[in-house]
Amino acid sequence: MKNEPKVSIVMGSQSDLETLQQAADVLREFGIAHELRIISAHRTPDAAHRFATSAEERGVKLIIAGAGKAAHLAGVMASLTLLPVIGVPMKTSDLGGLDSLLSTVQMPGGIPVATVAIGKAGARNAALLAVAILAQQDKDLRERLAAYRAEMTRSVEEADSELCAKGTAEG
Ligand code: RP5
Repeated sequence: MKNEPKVSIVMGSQSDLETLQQAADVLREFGIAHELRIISAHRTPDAAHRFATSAEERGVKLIIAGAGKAAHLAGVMASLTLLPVIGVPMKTSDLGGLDSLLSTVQMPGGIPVATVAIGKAGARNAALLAVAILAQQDKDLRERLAAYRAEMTRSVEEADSELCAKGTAEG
């Protein structure tokens, strides 16, 4: 995006990109300038430090951090900035993402990470949570979020009407 990113989406590995792309897609839908970066708490710790400590002065308002397995990225980001950090636990091949979930959500008291669901649903929700936070200072964005919710409600009601019209009564 040409604009200064308001939301940074950072991930521990290129293998996380397919999942975190969901967050980027939601932010694009809402017209929120964002950036995607691959930075690892374990493999590139110096870059992680530089990134987190400079994010606020670059105009970033919020960080979404996705990582898997012994997932420290969101916690490390949160420890190095006063910006809110939303953690997205990656689904993993060994433990299904429970490993990522517990290592992201179980922050000791003092340094919070707002942790969402495992995998792609979590990535989408991380972006929607970012939208809700930014919407507190942006009336237009709040209206777009309300319209998004209304559309979701409408599509469920439509699916329900179609199901009822088919006649689902049994026996
Ligand atoms: C974490 O290790 C990454 O966030 C990724 O989810 C996981 C596995 O990384 P790769 O071995 O696929 O690069 O740091």
